[in-house]
Amino acid sequence: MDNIKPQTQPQAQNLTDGMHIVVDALKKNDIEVVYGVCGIPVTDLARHLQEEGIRYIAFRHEQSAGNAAAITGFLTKKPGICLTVSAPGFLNGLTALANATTNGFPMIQISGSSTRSIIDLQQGDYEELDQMNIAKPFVKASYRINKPEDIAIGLARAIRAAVSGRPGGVYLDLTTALLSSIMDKDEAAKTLFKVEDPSPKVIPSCESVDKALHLLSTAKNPLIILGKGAAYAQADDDIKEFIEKTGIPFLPMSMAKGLLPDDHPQSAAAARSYVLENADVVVLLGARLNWLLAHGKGKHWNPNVRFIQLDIDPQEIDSNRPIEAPVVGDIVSSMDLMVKGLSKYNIKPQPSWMEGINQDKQKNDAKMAIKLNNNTSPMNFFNALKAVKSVLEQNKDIYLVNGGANTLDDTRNVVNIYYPRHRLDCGTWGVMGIGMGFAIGAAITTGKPVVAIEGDSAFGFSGMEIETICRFKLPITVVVFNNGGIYNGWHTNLGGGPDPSPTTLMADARYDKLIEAFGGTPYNATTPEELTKALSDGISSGKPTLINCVIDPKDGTESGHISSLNPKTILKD
Ligand code: ADP
Ligand code: TZD
Ligand code: MG
Repeated sequence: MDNIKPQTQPQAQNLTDGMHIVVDALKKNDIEVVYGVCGIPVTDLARHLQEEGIRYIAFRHEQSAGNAAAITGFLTKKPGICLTVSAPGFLNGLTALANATTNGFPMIQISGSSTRSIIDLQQGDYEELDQMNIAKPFVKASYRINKPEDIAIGLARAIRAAVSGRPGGVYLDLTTALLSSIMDKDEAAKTLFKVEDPSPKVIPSCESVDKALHLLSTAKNPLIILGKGAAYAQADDDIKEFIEKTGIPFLPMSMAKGLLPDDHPQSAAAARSYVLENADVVVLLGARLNWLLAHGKGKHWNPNVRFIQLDIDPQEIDSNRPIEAPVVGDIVSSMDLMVKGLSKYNIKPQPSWMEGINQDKQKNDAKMAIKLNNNTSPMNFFNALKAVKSVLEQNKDIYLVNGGANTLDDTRNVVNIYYPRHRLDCGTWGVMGIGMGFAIGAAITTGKPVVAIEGDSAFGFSGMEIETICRFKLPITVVVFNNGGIYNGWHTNLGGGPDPSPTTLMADARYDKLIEAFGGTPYNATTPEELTKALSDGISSGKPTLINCVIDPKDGTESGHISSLNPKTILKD
């Protein structure tokens, strides 16, 4: 079976077909990896990708393949590619594509689709679905290619839509008829081209930069909020220079952690509430005023705060609050001008601002130290995270993937990140299921070791990809924080029946046994010492590892740090 030849091999030397042209067009645009799940009508396409030297990473579920593609996009500023089969495969990938759009990750989902004439008359084709139209609300653009001579142009449109402006998801539909269509090889070669400058600079006006710097010079308590747009832009040096030259404290949103190291003296992460309540001018640097920042209003914010916002998307400005000084441009260009303009302005936070922040940080750090040092048996989130933190301090260049509720929120607060784009998580939607896809995408893209800290529920959404991790022998260590449930494992069935409660999972489950089935390394950690050893051994082995980390089922708050978003019910404890 191994030597099976793709059936679509063109018969004559001077002919090619749709599949080969797709592969050639991807190669021409330096696409190095495609993530997907095979089946009709894209199986041979995947074989041809491998034949032509593009890595094809075969997954167990399209959503994880899509998540791998999305995170590749975030890490590289090039569209990550996910390949799916028609209808159900397409829909399985669509959640990842929508998540990419929501988070601003450039990604293209390429899907095979069945016969247009049958779909359009709803005559019941194999895997019939009007995919291109269904994708539209979830993406920046949705295209279908119908003719082989349009493949290169179709891909170019998809690439441009994915990476220009605010990046996002793009859907590209390839019909069965297109994939098997025949074309003269020389004519096909003439259609191929590499997209020129797919993500053109967006240079902000000098006036907008001056206005922003002027407003900042009037501030006593300025604050810079770093968002994942800033992390994505890769303007790392200019951002660091701006922050250090001005002495303004910064607050990183979760995927912007590491843009400057978390132990930087100007980090206000441990004084989050204090800085939001007291900042008088806030610079939003590739960050949106969405729910994660309480929409910029309410009790969390200083009512008199004034905003500067640097964003590539003009429609983002004034989305929730009036923005006094918008700087619309790409962050590389904007930060270049902001740094250059610094010499014209006297920007200096008042000394009491940083002093107040430091006092608040010390107070919160002391509270945190008590939680981290409080040993319990079984482990709780914090003493387990103390072990994780100590190991990751020895492995500062690790890529950290993180999903769950308490597992997400507590890990974000405890574990420091030291390098840009090294923390990859549930992002804007708070979506479960990114875990294994992000871990695989990060390992494939960077070639570096990855640690995934996953709640037991979060892990379950993509757990079968453990086989993919083992098959590709990836240096990924997965730690399952097993507290026996969604948020915790102590609830009972309110009806008194024998069924477990809606949030209960199996607290005595041995997730480590899963990886044994595929030849990876299992650990069961019941103490911080065992966890420390398992995690450091897993990382240094460079081999697929899964640690079942036993956490007290009584530990864990409903919805982690966002309990207040739950609708009120009289049934609550
Ligand atoms: P966070 O959740 O970290 O606050 P968001 O995803 O909410 O981040 O916001 C990121 C913002 O960054 C988006 O509004 C997006 O338009 C913007 N952005 C993304 N890439 C760039 C870029 N290269 N230059 C400028 N802004 C960008
Ligand atoms: N489905 C999807 C796709 N996304 C979601 N966010 C949810 C369901 C709801 N949900 C959360 O918001 S967190 C979570 C779910 C199911 C899992 C929390 O349990 P966990 O983490 O075991 O992963 P903790 O540490 O027990 O809190
Ligand atoms: Mg849990």
